[in-house]
Amino acid sequence: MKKFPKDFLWGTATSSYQIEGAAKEYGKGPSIWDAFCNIPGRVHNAETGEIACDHYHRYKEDIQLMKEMGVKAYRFSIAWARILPEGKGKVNEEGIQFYSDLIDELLNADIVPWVTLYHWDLPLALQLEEDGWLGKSIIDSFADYADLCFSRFGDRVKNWITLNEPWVASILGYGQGVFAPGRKSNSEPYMAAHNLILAHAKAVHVYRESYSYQRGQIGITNNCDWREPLTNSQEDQQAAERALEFFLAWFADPIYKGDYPEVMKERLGERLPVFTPEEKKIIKGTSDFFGLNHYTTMYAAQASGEKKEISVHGNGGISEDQEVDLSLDENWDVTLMDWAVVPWGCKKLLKWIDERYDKPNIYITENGCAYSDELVDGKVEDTNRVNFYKGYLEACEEAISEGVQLKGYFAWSFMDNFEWASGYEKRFGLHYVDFKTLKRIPKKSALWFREVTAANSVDF
Ligand code: PNW
Repeated sequence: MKKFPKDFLWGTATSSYQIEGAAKEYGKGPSIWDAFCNIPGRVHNAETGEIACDHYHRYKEDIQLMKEMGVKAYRFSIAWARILPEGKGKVNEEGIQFYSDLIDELLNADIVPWVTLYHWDLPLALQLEEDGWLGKSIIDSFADYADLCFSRFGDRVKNWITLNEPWVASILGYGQGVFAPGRKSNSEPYMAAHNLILAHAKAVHVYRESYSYQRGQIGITNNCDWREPLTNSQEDQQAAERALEFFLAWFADPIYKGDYPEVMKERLGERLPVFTPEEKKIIKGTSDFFGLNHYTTMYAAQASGEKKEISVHGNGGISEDQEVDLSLDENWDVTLMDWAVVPWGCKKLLKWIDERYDKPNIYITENGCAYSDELVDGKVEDTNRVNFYKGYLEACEEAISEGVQLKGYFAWSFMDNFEWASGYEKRFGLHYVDFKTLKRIPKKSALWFREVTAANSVDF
């Protein structure tokens, strides 16, 4: 039985497009995900987020379920196009009211809101008219949107996350083209990432300069898998380190150290945009905490040179930039996403972050697993998910006891939802959603999570 620190923050997470529905209602403008879902072949079974979990109409019931789970915090995202239908300019007050009511309902339930400003649902107008994250004007548009959120919600919201997983937005959205806006390129990911970082930094400056009286904290959430050297050869060890630098340090180094990792500059040459000395200063120090989404682990080896198939969890179609071959151990269990369950990888990653970024306060803002859960006699016996959480929480506890400043953990996800290009088949939720009736049913894992939050400990 392992106790967690007394103020450890237990939470659960979702994102707007994956759960809200009401995609064309109440004044919301279209986002790049509304558009992407309508292109044939892009999303499993041609599914969309048009209705999703209908959270827009059922948020009160959802908050009640969260309360029953005993979570102290709830991480959700704001749909930019719901409050600014064209991405900028005219404000949709109905959208503001929705989030305002949601926040009030959470506070009434004693649940602390953690709000993500951007979880990939860019207003379509900004994509079509300003080239999305490839255009420079997005930096000011994002800062203005953030300003609007701080001014309307900041009296009650004290925990802000600017961007969710800029790596995914860049690599899957602009490299592999499997996520909106569906572009395939080996240079655009680096340009998009550059503007994402600058937009993040600008929003943080707006918050610190105009809203410090609100006394909140603001940061960014990056995602990273662990990369374990395939062998203990020096080459493979370097390959694993390089893979982590291309994955996480790409975003975290500018924010914690002021610039991209050397290895990326060396290997990418002109494809990697350059920060001016002024920009470096503006970016450095713009995260009050280290937000981390972590799902899996792969082996990394020096590339053999043979052309390999690119997996979604691979290098993102730009593997030649890294010269790393990724693989799985045949003994590892995998989830429905084909992501391997390797708790010790989580611990190693936490320690890597702790060392490289000088002991930041870390919040795991997502961790979880997809399985093909089935409802049998009104119950979902997702023992595999309980075991997943046990394993990863044990790894977290070990990291904490070895000095890592891990302050909180948000389970992904509160309920089954629209899993992007994979549609509704991949169920990540602690609550089962029957997508025909939209009824929510706590899975065994939700009941288990309740015991964990109540005891502040896990029985490993
Ligand atoms: C994250 N990858 O997405 C997102 O933040 C969530 O919205 C999503 O539902 C969850 O993880 C599960 O997928 C990711 O390919 C998507 O490495 C893809 C990757 C990583 C994270």
